[in-house]
Amino acid sequence: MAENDKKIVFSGVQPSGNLTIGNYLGAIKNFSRFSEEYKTFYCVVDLHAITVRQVPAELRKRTYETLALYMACGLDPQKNTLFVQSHVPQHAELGWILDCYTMFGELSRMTQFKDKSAKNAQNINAGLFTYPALMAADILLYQTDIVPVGIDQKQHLELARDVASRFNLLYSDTFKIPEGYIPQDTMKIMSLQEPTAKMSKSDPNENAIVYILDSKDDIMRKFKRAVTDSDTCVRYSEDKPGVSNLMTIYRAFSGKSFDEIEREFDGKGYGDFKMAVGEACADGLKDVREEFARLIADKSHLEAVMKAGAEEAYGYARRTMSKVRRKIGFVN
Ligand code: AQP
Repeated sequence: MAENDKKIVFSGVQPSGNLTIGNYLGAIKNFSRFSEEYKTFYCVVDLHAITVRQVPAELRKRTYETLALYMACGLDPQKNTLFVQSHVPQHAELGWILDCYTMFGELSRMTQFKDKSAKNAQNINAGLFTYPALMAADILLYQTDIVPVGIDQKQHLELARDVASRFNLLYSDTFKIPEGYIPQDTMKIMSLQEPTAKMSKSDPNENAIVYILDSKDDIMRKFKRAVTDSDTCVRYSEDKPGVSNLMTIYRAFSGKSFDEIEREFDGKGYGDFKMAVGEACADGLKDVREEFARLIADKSHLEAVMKAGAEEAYGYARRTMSKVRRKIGFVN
């Protein structure tokens, strides 16, 4: 298919911490399935990351690492546009414009804002509040058809669709209305210590999170300590959130169904089950870890990838922005 006829996919990950198996299973692992048939833009969203205070040297390091992880997870820069959000200034420009088409009431209803402001009571800044308008800009700049994300981003995606429709209604068709792609089997990986809460890279409890780059020893230790319940039966059920979460992770890495998993551990204790989950997870991430180690050692290659990606993204973003500026009435 000609490059121009391809549908467009956009997604991003914040370089706000070491990436978790939630980021991997809910988002990044699915990105490469679009590489052949779609025009794909995968962004390291550093502008979003500063809505929570970051240590500058850490932010810089994690920006490189997130890009290297994209590649280690199978995203070939020849087939996917990989870039850093702040390298394409139209994200901030359209973000501001869409702020003016997004309602205070809409932003006030966003659960991520409520959660993050509860966690960062010392720094409830305006950027944290308007985060979804910037996310809408990220998506709409590329005339995106499909946005692969975990279910926690569904509310933001719906807001992006609403803002796009509002703008289109006011000024005639300007933005494509995007659809989400939410993987049904891994849409929300939960904390290993508090299995009713999402696994988040910024969780201060390290035992709650498995990082993509954790060593096998760390992975095994974390699964060994994972919270289950007072029962002994490996069964998928709403009233067994810890065990169900471990089964979801095991299914994703082993390819086994829930029925097969239940049969495999019938009559065995949670100890054996947790070890099997740890083994499957460590094995599933081994190649990613090795590839990451190779890629992160070559900073100049990563810089060349981000530069080429930004140039490509800039061309697309500029086209949308000139349309937006004209429709709003800005003088060129
Ligand atoms: N636990 C999860 N299960 C499934 N998907 C998840 N995602 C994040 N956590 C899970 C998906 O990963 C993508 C990138 O997320 P992000 O870095 O942009 O921000 P986030 O959703 O806020 O992720 P974190 O890990 O919770 O980061 P912090 O702690 O910095 O806020 C998104 O597609 C997300 O759905």
